[in-house]
Amino acid sequence: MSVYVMSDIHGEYDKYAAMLKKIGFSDDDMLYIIGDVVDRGEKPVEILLDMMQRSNVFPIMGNHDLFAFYVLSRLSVDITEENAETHLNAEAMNLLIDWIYDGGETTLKGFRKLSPEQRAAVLEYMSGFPLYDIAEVNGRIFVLVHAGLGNFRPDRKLRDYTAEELLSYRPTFKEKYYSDEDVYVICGHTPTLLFTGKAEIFRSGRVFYIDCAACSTGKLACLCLDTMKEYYI
Ligand SMILES: [Mn+2]
Repeated sequence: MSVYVMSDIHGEYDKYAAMLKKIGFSDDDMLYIIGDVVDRGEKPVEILLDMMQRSNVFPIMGNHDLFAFYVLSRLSVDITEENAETHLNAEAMNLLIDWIYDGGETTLKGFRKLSPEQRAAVLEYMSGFPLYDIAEVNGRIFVLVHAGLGNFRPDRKLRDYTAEELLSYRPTFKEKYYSDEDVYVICGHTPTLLFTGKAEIFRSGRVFYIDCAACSTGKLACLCLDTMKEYYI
């Protein structure tokens, strides 16, 4: 039994499927996906549908997932005379345009192909994505969060961070976070390529940055928390 982490799959279903094969992912293993499953790549909804079938895959919210969930929920309401003004107004249209410019088109396309029951199931699934999670492996504590810990203070409780601080924070890659030697932080969101020039997991002390730009010029990375071994597709 092993525990794995991936992030920022961004619609790259084929890379996701190839990675599950590469690590020999089985029903005894666990996989945390720390955000940004959707948008940009061609098959984001296929990834969500696959994740939903697996009770040993644990999603964590990314900024793209949250935005997609928000816009899709709003679009999925049946428009009636009573709610037309609140649901089909300029604000809703601007949100939709912002999302499309940010890569939402592939998610919208996949979502439209679903039956009404599947759409409801996908939205229900996404509504349950937590803003962070914690995994304990071999006596080590791993804080799993999409972007990092914005406005970090050692005494601040995880539940007191805002979605913005956890999902959209831009790290300097010099963050140290917790001084406890058993506490590690794993995050995605900011491609390591921007900092190191390489599509590889970047480690600074006990902080790991695992977004290796799967949907552009980089690779999909996967980190095994038991062995700290890195896998790439
Ligand atoms: Mn992100």
